[in-house]
Amino acid sequence: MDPQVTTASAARGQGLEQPLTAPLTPFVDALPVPRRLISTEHQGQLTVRIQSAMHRFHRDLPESRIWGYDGTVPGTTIEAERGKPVIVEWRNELEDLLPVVETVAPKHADSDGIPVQCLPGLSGGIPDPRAGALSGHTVVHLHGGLTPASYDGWAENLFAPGQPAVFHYPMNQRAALLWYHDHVMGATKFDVYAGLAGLWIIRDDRERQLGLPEGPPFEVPLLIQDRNFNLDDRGRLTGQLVHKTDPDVMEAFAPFTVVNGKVWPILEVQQATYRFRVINGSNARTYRLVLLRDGDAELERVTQIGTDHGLLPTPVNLPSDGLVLASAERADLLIDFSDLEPGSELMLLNTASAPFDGAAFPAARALEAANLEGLLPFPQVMRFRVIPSPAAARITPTVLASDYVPPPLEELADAPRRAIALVERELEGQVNMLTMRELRIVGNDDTGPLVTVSNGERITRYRAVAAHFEDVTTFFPMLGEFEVWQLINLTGDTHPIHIHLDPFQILARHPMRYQIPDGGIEDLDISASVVLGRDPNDELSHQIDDNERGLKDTIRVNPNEIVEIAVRFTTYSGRYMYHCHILEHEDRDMMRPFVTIAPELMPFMA
Ligand SMILES: [Cu+2]
Repeated sequence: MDPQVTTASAARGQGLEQPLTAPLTPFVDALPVPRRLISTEHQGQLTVRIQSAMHRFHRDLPESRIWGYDGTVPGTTIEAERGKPVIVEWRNELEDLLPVVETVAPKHADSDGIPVQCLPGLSGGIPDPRAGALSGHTVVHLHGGLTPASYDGWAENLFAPGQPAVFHYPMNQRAALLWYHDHVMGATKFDVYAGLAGLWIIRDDRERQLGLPEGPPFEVPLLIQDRNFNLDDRGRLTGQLVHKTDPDVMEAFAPFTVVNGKVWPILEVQQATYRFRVINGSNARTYRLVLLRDGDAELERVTQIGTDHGLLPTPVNLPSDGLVLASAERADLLIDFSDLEPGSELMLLNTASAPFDGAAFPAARALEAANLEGLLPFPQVMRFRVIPSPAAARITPTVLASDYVPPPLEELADAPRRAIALVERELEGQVNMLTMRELRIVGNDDTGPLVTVSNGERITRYRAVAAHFEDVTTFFPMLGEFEVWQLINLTGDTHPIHIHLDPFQILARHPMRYQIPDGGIEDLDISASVVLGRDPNDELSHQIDDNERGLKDTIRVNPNEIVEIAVRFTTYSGRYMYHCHILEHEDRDMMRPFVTIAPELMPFMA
């Protein structure tokens, strides 16, 4: 088959029209399901080999060199039981150099005005020799894991090729979809892009009581990522992974959507209800997923039952525009195909342009989502095709989780409060620097560079006391105590902020407007005036979606808003990290440490 077939013609059944010709035929590769490793079948003792290997991302692509857990993309899915510890020997067998070509294209758009990140190849960029020289130093973080600090994957404690690493995971936590991935300081964006990501599912009795599908065929994980590939001198795709940025956009937004390691795959489904464990594992791209049949959005066919840390209290409908998932966010979905004729086809589509800033896009217009300026040349994600099958009962749980409630307001009234400003600093001739400025309240006599937050008559004055990862640690939360963290977004983009260790709950999204004077952003200091209340020109809703009212470990902080969360660290004392989960931000330098401390040790802290 001619690989140059256009996406428009291949998707005609869906009425999808594209401004660009897709260089790969969509919906020809079957959706792969990653190999499962059931921990209890191995007495909780697992070995995962971190290997260089070859992987085919699409039928019409040559094989790509990758780094993968057990040599696969995605890695093996590890399945654990709540309360049964898992010990993993992470065996680093990476023997070759980074299998990703890193480049900064010299211009944002090509001579036809097409942004280069919508196109394959290097777009005139040269391969960065420093990235090409990266050897296989790695460290594994289990995202969402309640893990002792020694095994949490501190970004500076790396395992060299050949060096043993045995990590203990207690698994004293509720059922949820987690994922494990590389977390190397400054190079996570390359290592995850190279393939170092895998899923990790925790099971428990509550989910089994509800009769939710477990394992194939009716439970299917969907790891969604974007990837780009190089071109040879005749303009043909080579399969070589390319991480490309440009002078205007510091994040890599790749044109091809990959699900479980295949570009635009297809899944044959029976006439039944399926459970999809969806996770955005992209470096930077946010997706807003819409399910279409015959060109029409059918969001009511989808019920969300879980989020980052497992089941929601009750099932919820998707937001009316579609399911938004920023990097590292998860959704546990039930999709009902039981009423559909064999041969019916549905398409999952992404309507979020990039970089994502929270802007709305109606689901009814999903077919018009292709947007070159928004670095979204090909909105399609995957296709479902219904096949004949025995009639299956529909699953309709009405009550899900009963083991948590919103944090009690009286406990929060006296809780320690921490304020963090998200700040982008433009640098001449260099990639911008993003930081999380930890703020400390100062008195009226402090005349230095200040962040003031005005809420009506009340003005709180802050001073930045830490910005970069290596600055002094200022957060020492006490185990067992609720804290309220405020994330103040002083940038134009949405940042998914991830806190390691325990999950948290969102309390509020406060609309606000702010001003930063010229020269107000220095290396550590920042001057800004923040005023609570919506700017008249602000079109974002700033609402909390129903699917965000669960236990989260990653929360989107949109422009012009302050997100307030309640977090309580419970079990483990130690040094952990919190960071933006846009990997290009995390690597430059949107990550900070915090240290959890048992209360009885607090009096001895100097
Ligand atoms: Cu960010």
